[in-house]
Amino acid sequence: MNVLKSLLLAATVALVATGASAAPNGKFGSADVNKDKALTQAEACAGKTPRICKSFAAIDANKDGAVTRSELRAFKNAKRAARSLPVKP
Ligand SMILES: [Ca+2]
Ligand SMILES: [Ca+2]
Repeated sequence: MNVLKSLLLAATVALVATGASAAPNGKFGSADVNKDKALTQAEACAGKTPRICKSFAAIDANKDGAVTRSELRAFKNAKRAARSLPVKP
């Protein structure tokens, strides 16, 4: 669990560092080249969604190689939840 926690923390730090908050649907939509409502790693890393690219494996909760909007939302919510929890050593 510590690995997951530090992964989440690292992702959070990375996201905060880029200064981006919620990825607007427009970005998700324009990165979704084939319009299947999911981003493959190639789509996510094509330049429009660098945050998703960076945290792709963590966001892709069901490990099917694609990030959906709901996975992205769940990832963001998990981050928010993680931030309100006390940090354990
Ligand atoms: Ca796609
Ligand atoms: Ca997925």
